[in-house]
Amino acid sequence: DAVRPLIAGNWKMNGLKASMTEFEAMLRGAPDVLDKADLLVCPPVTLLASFASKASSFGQEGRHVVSVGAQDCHKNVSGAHTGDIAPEMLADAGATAVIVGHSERRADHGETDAVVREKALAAWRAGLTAIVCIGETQGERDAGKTLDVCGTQLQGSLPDDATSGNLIVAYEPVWAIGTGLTPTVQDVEQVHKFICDRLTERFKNEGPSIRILYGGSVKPSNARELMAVPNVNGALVGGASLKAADFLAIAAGC
Ligand code: G2H
Repeated sequence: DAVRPLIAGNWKMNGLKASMTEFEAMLRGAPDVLDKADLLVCPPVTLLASFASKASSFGQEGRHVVSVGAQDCHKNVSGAHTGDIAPEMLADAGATAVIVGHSERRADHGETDAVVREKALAAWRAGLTAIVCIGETQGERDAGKTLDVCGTQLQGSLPDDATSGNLIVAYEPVWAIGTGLTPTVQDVEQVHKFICDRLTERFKNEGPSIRILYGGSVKPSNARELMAVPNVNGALVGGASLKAADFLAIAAGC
């Protein structure tokens, strides 16, 4: 694979000021794994600015060793949207990327493909890379609908004019999230090949260079096997991204 892998940590609703210690450990360890993969950490928005400014102070030749991202954004620039955060605000706080359409957002906040698409467009407007998540539920998988569901989500959630710079796709089977269960490598290979083909059909030359991350119970013990699957260009890691040692070990497995 010519595409450089990315290991992205999704901290979800975890992390307090004291978590800076763990993030600093990631920054210190990052140079040892940067030959394998790029690193991104998406902390809760309360920690975004402090993490981004800490990451700047560890930068090498003006480049962060660990980039910082957010977990969601609103589609508007500003306005009467209590509790929401505009992508421009995330960029202002130091984010370079934002996750949109995570299955927990889709389930907890009723986010549809159309909403996810608008958020991805809003992320681009602010200069952020959109990490768009898709994936089937257990029921959909049991019914043999995995590729149908992923195809529909891709079609509806991705804006036109995606490039390898502004879009990352994360395939996260919903039943594998936080459960310790992972699909077989054959299953992962089949879905990632399907996604890569769809991206190439739609975005032509850009398609093959758009990163496709696998997410769902990635940990140091299964990372090497999963990252070796064709068309897997890194991982979106939840639970195992909270500890520097685990996060860096996953990157080392690329
Ligand atoms: C999937 C993943 C991170 P975990 O949601 O996005 O979480 O690695 O805890 O399964």
